[in-house]
Amino acid sequence: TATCSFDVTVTGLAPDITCPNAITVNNDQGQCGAIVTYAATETTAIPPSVITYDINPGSFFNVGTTTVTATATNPVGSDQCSFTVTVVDNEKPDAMCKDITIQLSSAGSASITTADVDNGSTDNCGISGMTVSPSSFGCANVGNNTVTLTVTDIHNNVGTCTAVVTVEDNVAPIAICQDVTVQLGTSGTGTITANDVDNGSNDACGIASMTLNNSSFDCADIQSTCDKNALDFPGTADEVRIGNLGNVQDWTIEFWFKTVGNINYQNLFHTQALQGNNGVRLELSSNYPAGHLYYFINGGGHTVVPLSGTLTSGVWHHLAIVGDKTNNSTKAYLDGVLVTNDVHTNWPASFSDFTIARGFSASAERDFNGSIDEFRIWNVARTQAEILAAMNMPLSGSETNLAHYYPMNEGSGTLVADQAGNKDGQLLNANASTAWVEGPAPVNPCNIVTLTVTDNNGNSNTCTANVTVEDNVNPTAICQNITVQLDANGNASITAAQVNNGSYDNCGIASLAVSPSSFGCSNVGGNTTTLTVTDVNGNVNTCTATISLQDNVMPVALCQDI
Ligand SMILES: [Ca+2]
Ligand SMILES: [Ca+2]
Ligand SMILES: [Ca+2]
Ligand SMILES: [Ca+2]
Repeated sequence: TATCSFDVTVTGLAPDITCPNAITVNNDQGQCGAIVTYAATETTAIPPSVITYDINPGSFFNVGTTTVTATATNPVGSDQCSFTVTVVDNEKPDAMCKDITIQLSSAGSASITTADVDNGSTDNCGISGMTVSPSSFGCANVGNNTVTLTVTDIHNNVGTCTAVVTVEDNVAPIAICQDVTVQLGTSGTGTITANDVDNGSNDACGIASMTLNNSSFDCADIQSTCDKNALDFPGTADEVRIGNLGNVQDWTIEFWFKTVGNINYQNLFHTQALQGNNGVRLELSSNYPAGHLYYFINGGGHTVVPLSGTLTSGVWHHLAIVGDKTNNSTKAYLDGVLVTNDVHTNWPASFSDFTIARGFSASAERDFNGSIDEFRIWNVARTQAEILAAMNMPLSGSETNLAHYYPMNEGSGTLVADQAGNKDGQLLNANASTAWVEGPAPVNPCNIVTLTVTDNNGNSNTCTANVTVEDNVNPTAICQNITVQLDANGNASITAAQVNNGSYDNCGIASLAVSPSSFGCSNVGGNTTTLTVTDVNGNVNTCTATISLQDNVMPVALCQDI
């Protein structure tokens, strides 16, 4: 036998891989990407190939385009192909809105930002921007407005929601008043309107109405003098500085005041400004248990005298402090009622630096917050009867023992004039444009009307004005002619009442006078006389009457025998 051998080599076939076409899918709900599966194919390799991927099928692909490479391998060789996987974000943002309420400014406008109405809008991939429309509002928008919030994602998908924007006008009008003068008519009455008192009141959203609390006046409202103003102190370092009033013996300090709110550590006056407990100072305090008003007299171990009773905030009270050095006593009267009566022996020799509405010490000022009016300093210990008799009346300034008198009616500027002495006060550290307030203490106050201004959205504000009432209507003088007889002595006289035939005046007649009123023999016949009628407000009128003078007295015939 013979044999031979030979080699047979089987080389097989290398892979020839086929990739899928480019894949495009939308994002998975709520994801900025998607899970994508795919498969490349290879069918001809010998032996069969194994396919692998650089990114396995079923992987999560971010939004965008990703290239995937597939490789088929067998012992003969390998083959690769690539394809793209594109994930598209087609999910629009989840726009979330919330309703809001906004207020118009004093200029009548308001605007909102997206943040005001956004209630946590989200997007699967991210938000690039938000807009809201409309975003600006004015008076015409008061009420509910629907706005649209537009949310755009980073792939330009757009989501929207709507919110209700409630626009409110809570800005009260600015009420501006002016003083007015009303002339009474022939019936003795006069009226004013809101427009007379208005001096340019305004509101950004418009005024709906203006009303007056009192529009009718009559003769009883005529005032020759009246109190217009008080001084208002905000509780800061402002004061009325009067200065050195010299030596004092007995004294009475009285004034009207009105507190505001809490009244701890507030000095109404100090006779030695900022010199601690030297001199006399009056302090309002809630720091002591017995009451709310204390006065301190003359340094060292100071004297604290509690005044009984609690003050009413916002209400005028009258206070008189009496220093009776002659009799070693101090008294205080609140609203005319004696509330303290103490023995006192330690007296200040002078009021060396008098100030109103400020006191205690430079390092611990205790400034008054409230209003003060009708400040009077007497150089005598006034009695209760004297205090009661004058506290509600304005003074002339020439009253006996009245040393200094500050009616506080200037109404502007920094001068606080002394109407009794020569120590004018100066308003210091104050805003003179706000310190003078209308609505004085009840000391012959002027006719005051309140104008209420209401805007179109129901907000209101008020201001006050003084009303000067005048009677410029002359009386109506009506005369009648009369006949009078000379008396036996050849004289006759008449009264105004005889000639008056019902003269009248809108506010009343003060006096009647007739001239001439006396007649003699030479006047027999017709005479003209004038009746002068003066009304209660000083207006005058006249009329004339004819006085027919008769001599009806028989001559006395005297005979004598001859
Ligand atoms: Ca999106
Ligand atoms: Ca308004
Ligand atoms: Ca006054
Ligand atoms: Ca008159």
